[in-house]
Amino acid sequence: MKLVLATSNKGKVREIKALCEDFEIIPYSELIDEFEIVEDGDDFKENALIKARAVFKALNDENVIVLADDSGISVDILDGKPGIYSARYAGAGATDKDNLHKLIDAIKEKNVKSSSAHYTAAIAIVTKESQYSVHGWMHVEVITKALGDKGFGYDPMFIPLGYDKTLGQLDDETKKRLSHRSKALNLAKIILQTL
Ligand code: ITT
Repeated sequence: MKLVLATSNKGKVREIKALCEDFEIIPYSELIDEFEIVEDGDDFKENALIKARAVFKALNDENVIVLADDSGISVDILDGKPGIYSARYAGAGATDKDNLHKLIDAIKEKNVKSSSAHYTAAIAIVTKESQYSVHGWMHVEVITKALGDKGFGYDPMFIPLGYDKTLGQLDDETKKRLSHRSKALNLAKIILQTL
């Protein structure tokens, strides 16, 4: 089955390809020029649907199935921030490193060395006839240091529950088994098999 991914995030493309080996995955930028999508939903689910619908419309091909991922981190000591604003936490155009260091500084300002947190991934699937959404979560401890360079985004400060290393240090297979994205995609695959 051919699946078009509505994302510009290379880390997501890499992980989704590795998690969906039975599907032909095509980032939408290989079919049309990338364009800006205003993610103005109130939650992860709305933003995932906004991205999937926007790319479905732009492709102008009724036969495609579009899949989008909206994800982010919610830190308990920061009352759930940055949440749906994770990609823009350090401002518009912020890099993954800018966001990571801003989050480390915000946690340090609370005079703690770590906090419980979780990643959320909402996956939306849009076809000509239907629209679906599913979620996955991963609970972690976030630390005020960046360790390791595996994964992407906030991974170097994330220690999954039951582990003593960050997702930046653990191998790809471990993240594949535990991640919010893999849990959401396992549900998405059930839907995809019905289409
Ligand atoms: P698209 O909207 O084009 O998909 P994006 O990077 O803007 O790309 P989001 O709006 O969903 O995607 O923002 C997700 C943010 O959360 C972004 O800063 C990521 O780095 C971070 N994030 C999500 N999942 C992550 C993961 O598995 N590991 C590390 N960081 C993650």
